[in-house]
Parts: sequence; structure tokens; C-alpha cells
Amino acid sequence: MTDVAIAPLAEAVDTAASKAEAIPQISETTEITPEQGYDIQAASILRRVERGEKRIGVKMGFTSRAKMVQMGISDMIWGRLTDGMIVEDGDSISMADYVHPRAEPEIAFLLNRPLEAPVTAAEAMAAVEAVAPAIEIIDSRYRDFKFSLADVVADNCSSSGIVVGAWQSVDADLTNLGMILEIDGRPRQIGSSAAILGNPARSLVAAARLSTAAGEPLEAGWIVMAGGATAAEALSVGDYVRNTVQRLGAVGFSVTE
Ligand code: OOG
Ligand code: MG
Repeated sequence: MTDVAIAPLAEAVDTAASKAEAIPQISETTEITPEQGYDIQAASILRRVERGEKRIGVKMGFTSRAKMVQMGISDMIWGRLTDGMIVEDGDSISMADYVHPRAEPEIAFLLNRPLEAPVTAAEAMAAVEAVAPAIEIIDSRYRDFKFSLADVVADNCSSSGIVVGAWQSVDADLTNLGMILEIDGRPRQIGSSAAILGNPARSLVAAARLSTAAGEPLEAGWIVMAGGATAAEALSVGDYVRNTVQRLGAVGFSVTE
């Protein structure tokens, strides 16, 4: 592995995110491995934490075929969530704060105890306090929303916002729930929770595995975003976006200038 100066690259993705200004892909000028991408990600999140944001969990990416096909990457990835990314259910976001945001229908888990790998799916689900319908707002900081695996990892896997609906107890079988992403009442993406690794519980197991390997096992009170069940939809000013998950209910937000 060639030595790469992590700090300036972490600053570049962090600044691009806070200013909502696109930057060229890192790999256009600097060869980085996915491992170095994770180092850049960790350093960029540290900058947010030093500004006062709080870690609140983990997001999984490329856990469905639809997402892998849309972005042309077939490795699972994970990113770090902070409280600065929370968008309240029903609120609006301002387009000016984003480069080129997209929305994807997801399911969120809330943990009531820590989860350190290795864990089985049953053990992982036993640590779940509640589940909720959710939407992830992704916003690549790279021009044209194009990137390599290492680039997207360095950019915290395009994390930008999470919108989480009302928490539900975990009585529902999560393995095959219908999910509909609507914009202004028109269905734009239709899928099923089964698209998420065959069962969203597997995404939670993977989150425990990857975050434990990074020395940051999942904590009680953390949220885990299981990953988009369908391709993401590009957002425009005026949109009202809603994800309805069978048995779990709906969550939504709108987009203003
Ligand atoms: C990377 C993030 C992928 C998911 O749910 O699969 C992701 C991207 O597509 O920009 O969040
Ligand atoms: Mg996502």
C-alpha cells in the first residue's frame, strides 16, 4: 500500500459536504485502496465530532442488487452516522444544502444493547428495541455522482441525511415486507425488504461484523440503516417523498429551495 496523506483528503470530503460543493473523485488524482478510503472516512467523521456532532450509529450500503446495479459496485460498504444527519419525519430539507441528493427506501433498527461480532441473525435481532420505516438521503460529494469503491467509502458512503419514521415493536416478520417509494404520491420505486440481503437482519449482522472489525462495535441506542431496497431516486425542489413499508407504516419529507 502506498502511503497516502489521509488528513487533507478527509478535509476535502468534509468541506465538500459542508459547503455542498462537488469535488473530483479522489481516485482521479490519488490512488487509494478501500482500506485507505475507510481511514479517510474515519478522519472526516472525527472532524464532525470535533465540531460537536455525536455518533448515533451505522449505515449499510450496497446490500441490495438494485443498488449495486445502479451504482456499478458489488461490495457491501458501511458508513458512520451522526446526529447532524437527522431529518425529522415530515420536515423539509433545503436543496441548497445538497449537491445532488437522492432518496432511497430503507428500514432502520434501534438497538437496546451493544452488538459485538460474531453474532447470529437471531442474536442480532434480540438486541433490537424497535424497527422503523426510513428514508436515506444520499448525496455523493463527487461530480456526477460517480465514484470507485474506495472513493465512495472515503465520502462516508454518500451519507447525508436519515429520516426515520415512528418506531415499531419487532413483532412483524421483516423478511418480505412491501416497500414503496413515492414522490408526490406517485410510486417511483417498488420493492421488498427481501431485497436487503434476503432479510434485513443479515444487514444488521454485517453491520456488527464490519464495525467490530473497525474497533467500534455497535452501541446500545444506536441506529442501523439496513440499506436501500431499491435504486435511489434523484430529488427536485418541490418534491414530497414518502416511503411506506408494509406493516411498519410510512415516513416522509419534502424538498424546498
Ligand atoms: C452509496 C451508498 C449506498 C445503500 O443504501 O445502498 C447506500 C451510493 O449509492 O451513493 O446508501
Ligand atoms: Mg442507503
